[in-house]
Amino acid sequence: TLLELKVPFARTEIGTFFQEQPRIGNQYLEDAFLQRYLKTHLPFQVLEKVSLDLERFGARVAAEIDSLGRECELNPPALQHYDAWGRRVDHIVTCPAWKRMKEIAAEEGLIAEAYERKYSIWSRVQQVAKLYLYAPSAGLFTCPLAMTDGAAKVIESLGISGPLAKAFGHLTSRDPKKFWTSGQWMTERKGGSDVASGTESVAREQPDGTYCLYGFKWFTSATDSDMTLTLARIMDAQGRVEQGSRGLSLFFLEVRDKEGKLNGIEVQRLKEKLGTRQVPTAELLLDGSKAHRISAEGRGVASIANMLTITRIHNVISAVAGMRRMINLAREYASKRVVFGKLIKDHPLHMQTMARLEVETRGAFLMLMEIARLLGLEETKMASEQDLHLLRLLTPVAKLYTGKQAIAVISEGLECFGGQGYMEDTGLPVALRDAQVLTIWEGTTNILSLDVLRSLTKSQGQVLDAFCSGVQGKLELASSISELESSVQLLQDALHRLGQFTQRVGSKGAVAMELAARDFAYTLARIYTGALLLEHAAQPDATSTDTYTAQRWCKQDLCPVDPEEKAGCYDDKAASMDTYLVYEG
Ligand code: UCC
Ligand code: FAD
Repeated sequence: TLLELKVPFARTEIGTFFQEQPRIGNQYLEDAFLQRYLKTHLPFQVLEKVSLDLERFGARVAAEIDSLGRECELNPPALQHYDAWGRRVDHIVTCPAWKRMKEIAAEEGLIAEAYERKYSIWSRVQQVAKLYLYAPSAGLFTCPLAMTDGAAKVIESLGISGPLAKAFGHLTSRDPKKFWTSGQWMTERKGGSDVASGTESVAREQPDGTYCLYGFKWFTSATDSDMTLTLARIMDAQGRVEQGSRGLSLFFLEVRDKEGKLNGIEVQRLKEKLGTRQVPTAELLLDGSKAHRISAEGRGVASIANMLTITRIHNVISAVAGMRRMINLAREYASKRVVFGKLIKDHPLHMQTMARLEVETRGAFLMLMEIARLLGLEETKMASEQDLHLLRLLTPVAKLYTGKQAIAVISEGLECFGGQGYMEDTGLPVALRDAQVLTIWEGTTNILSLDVLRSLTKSQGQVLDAFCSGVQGKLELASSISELESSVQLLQDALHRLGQFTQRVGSKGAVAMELAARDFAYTLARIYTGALLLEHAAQPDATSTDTYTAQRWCKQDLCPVDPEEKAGCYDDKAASMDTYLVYEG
């Protein structure tokens, strides 16, 4: 009878099928491309040590760090303005997992290893590879680490002496009790891109040569940090300051004194953010904060540029690592989820979708490693003039390009999980929310496109020459391999069109170049990444997937900048029509 029939869903039964969830394994062992890169580039003795460490760390990420990162997301920081007795304390309360992240970062030497230089020119490659395994599990502790690395770099470049010697020791310590993190307080209400006009903070010199800072910092991330670097204008005895970039100097300050009291700082509020919720980002009033000037007067922007370089490289690490993690999870899922009678991985259209993501990610990965390699050369004084030019140029190019790639790849990656990709309790959507910031902080896409132009103008063409010969050098090996020939040709054509563009549009002046800046930066990114993929595919250890990746990359539009200016996108008329189009009605 109907009553005796066993139905799968009833008041006490919720069905028998439960989808197995995707899990992360050892991210080093699962990343054949990373392993191949290291094998190709690192000297054997270095490779042995580095790969052992990465394998051990890869296991620690999966077993310990990943769940701490998730806890940081679930227990975001809070601001306690007053203590129980009504005293203003402005205490930023962070969860135990966030504090544990700081200890782990020290134990693992995530900053220290870049400054110990145990592996000489390869120390940065090693550090970056480790951070790449770590970033998607780190609960955004990568944010304070990026700024810590940037601050250490600034101090090293200015000279490790005076109050900075103590700070440098803390920033690069492996001892969790000694390890400090740093902030980077640049943005004020009037401007985060236009720092030169936006900075209203002032500094008053004290009789002992230190300064007191007064101002309002509109975005300060990881505000629980121990110290910060920040910009302000020195006020003379008459209360006058110099406006513009040349009025800005760089200051170092400790956030709290020995008793733990804030150094003339009021925390106005914590920001309510789309993502990066694990990190406290505060608005701060500086009301007499004691600080040391660490740049020459008026050299604030130029001096903090070293920090920008490092934090922008960390941005690239997060972008590439975020893409890799999403793909790894999606491919794991595709081998568990059955639809239309077979695993998703057996549906060719799904595999095509994922292969496209894989090509983007491999290209971005090689760009990241190239920059790490160049930085390692620079820091051990082994860099040629060409290496230095390339490092200057490729840093903004990679930051702006991989930021955009990360959003697109991670968004598509979420779709690979169907509806589950949209569910917060899977822990997946956080990746997209956190990726969205990668194109905003540390310079927006347009600001970095203009920075690319700045690097060209400042070097009077040498940076562009370095780019072209860098690309040609990478193509040498690939040109003699028949399977890669047509891809090399496509890349050569793109390089030729880029040359035509710089001659034609470059001579039209600043407005045309400004309008072309984004397309131009994308062109540099696509051509250089193509060259890296071809170089990689031409190595003796390369596999058929390396060849296929390079071929796929080179089939896209490698030169989005319009060499003939046929569409007239970059002239004055286009500029006024763009405005008309946007504001019509
Ligand atoms: O967003 C932030 C923190 C977020 C949290 C941490 C994230 C960590 C990474 C992710 C991991 C998960 S902190 C705020 C970041 N803010 C920015 O990025 C500012 C964006 N705006 C710019 O980048 C602008 O281009 C400015 C502010 C740098 C432009 O300033 P000016 O004053 O208009 O620029 P000038 O006058 O052209 O440059 C002044 C000097 C020049 O040197 P000299 O005087 O010797 O000719 C420039 O060549 O600074 C030099 N300079 C540079 N040098 C400017 N930019 C650079 C550069 N990128 N590299 C080397
Ligand atoms: P604006 O400069 O007002 O830019 C608005 C738009 O105008 C952007 O699209 C920009 O690309 C465009 N634009 C501006 N100038 C030009 C131009 N010349 N040509 C073409 N387009 C242009 N800052 C810190 O100093 N420290 C921090 O710790 C910090 N943490 C942050 C954390 C988060 C989560 C976020 C979102 C931001 C953080 N920032 C921090 C601030 C960040 O660096 C700035 O928001 C960013 O640099 C942009 O500045 P802005 O917000 O003033 O935008």
